[in-house]
Amino acid sequence: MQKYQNVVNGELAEPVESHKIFNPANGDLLGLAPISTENEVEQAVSAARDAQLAWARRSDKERAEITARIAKVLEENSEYLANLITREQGKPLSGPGSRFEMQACVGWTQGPASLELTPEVVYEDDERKDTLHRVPLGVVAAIAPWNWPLMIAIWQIIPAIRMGNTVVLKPSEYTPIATLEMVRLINQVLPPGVLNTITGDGRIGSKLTSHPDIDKIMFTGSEATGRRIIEASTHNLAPITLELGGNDAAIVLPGTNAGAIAEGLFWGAFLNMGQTCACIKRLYVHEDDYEAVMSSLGNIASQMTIGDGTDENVLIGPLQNKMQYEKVRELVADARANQCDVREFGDTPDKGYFLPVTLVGDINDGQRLVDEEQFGPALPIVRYRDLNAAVASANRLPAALGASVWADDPATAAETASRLEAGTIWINQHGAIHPMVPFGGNKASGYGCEFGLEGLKAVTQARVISLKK
Ligand code: TXE
Repeated sequence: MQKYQNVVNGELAEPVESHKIFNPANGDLLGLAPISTENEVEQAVSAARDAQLAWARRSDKERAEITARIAKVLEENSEYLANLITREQGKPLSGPGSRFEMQACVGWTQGPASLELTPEVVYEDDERKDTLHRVPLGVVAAIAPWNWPLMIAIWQIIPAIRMGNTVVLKPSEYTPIATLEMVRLINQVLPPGVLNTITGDGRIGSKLTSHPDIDKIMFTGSEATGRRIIEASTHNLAPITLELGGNDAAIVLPGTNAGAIAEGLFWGAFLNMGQTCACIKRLYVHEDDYEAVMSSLGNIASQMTIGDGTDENVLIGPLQNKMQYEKVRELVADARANQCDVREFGDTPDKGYFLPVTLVGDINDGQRLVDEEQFGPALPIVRYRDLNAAVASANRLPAALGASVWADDPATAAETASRLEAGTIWINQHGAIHPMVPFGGNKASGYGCEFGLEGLKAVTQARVISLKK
């Protein structure tokens, strides 16, 4: 059986303990993933610490070149890694699945490689000149989730490395294997110690985030864990980038052509079987357009093939793990018990964590499927009569990662967009993130920005050189 290993100080570490990783599509054993000991956390942090100064002293140009080489490594190995992602995480190879995830890994590596944070003269007069420099923070702890395991790890590690930090990455205990393989490959072009991994669950994660030698924490995951990480950071005062998922609302303005927007709405909600932080998780539709939107979405849903994502025809895979599978089933059962209109599409295989594509109508604010983050393929569609009430509905929950407005006329949509509370408000698209465009949550969806120049700033600290003339 294939055994996967952590990388510490540029070398593969022989695991003391391991656990089995299974394919969520069929229950097949995929391989053994290591579980780090506390001592191994120490080793990884100290390898990162030892490597950091020399890495930071390299020229900015050199780090940009090495980052560009990482993009090449990802590109060359993308088919191998995409196959591993599909077998470990579940998302299909085809469509917006694991090949798409690998393209994103390449794009989000090329982005930071092409950007530069130049020193900024913030004040100058006859007597003084003050220049703000952006210097690395030191050792970054990166804690990644299981939904887009490689892409989100790349979001965390690449800006950090690009700016002269070193990293200890902990993938989710549900999806460590493909990430460990990616890190092993990336290490071929990095000096030892710049990018290290540890593995295990939250107990090992908290050893890392509370470690006194950590200078920055990058976290994507649940709100509850986010709060624990804030507490852990009292041990090291590390600044944190927190991306805590969302419960994104989409509003379809009255009179919008349902057929024209249906595909965008569908993938906005069902990307990665809904297991995406910025997916549409609540859809608000004017009562006059409700049936048209329902049936347009139903038409698309009925064309989806659900199954093992290694089959090129499959566009909808299993949920990643039992916890998530049970959670979505429970929320749909609650909607059914409350007489909602539950419409299910697609044949699901007998084995694996498969759920049908599910549209849930006749549902209202206050019901669990609307108010709780389902993180799965069940979309509640809420009717509204008054647009102001729909805006109030969209803004009423603490989660505020993304939102979207859909309309035939984007100018009309812009006015509604300006009243929505979220880190990003999309118009006629949803979840359309880009390596050059800052992304982050408002309210309970977290704080700090990723991507673009803002993302690079977030893994640096300001240092002012103040000159007396
Ligand atoms: O998340 P956790 P889980 C949401 C989604 C899902 C729920 C729970 O609704 O149903 O969160 O998922 C590590 N110190 N999202 O349990 O626990 C953990 O090992 C340090 C939305 O998987 O937040 C993993 O690596 N680390 C989200 C990572 O945190 C700790 C993506 C995320 O796990 C830790 C995933 C601790 N005390 C789930 N406890 C999004 N924003 O997209 C756990 N971890």
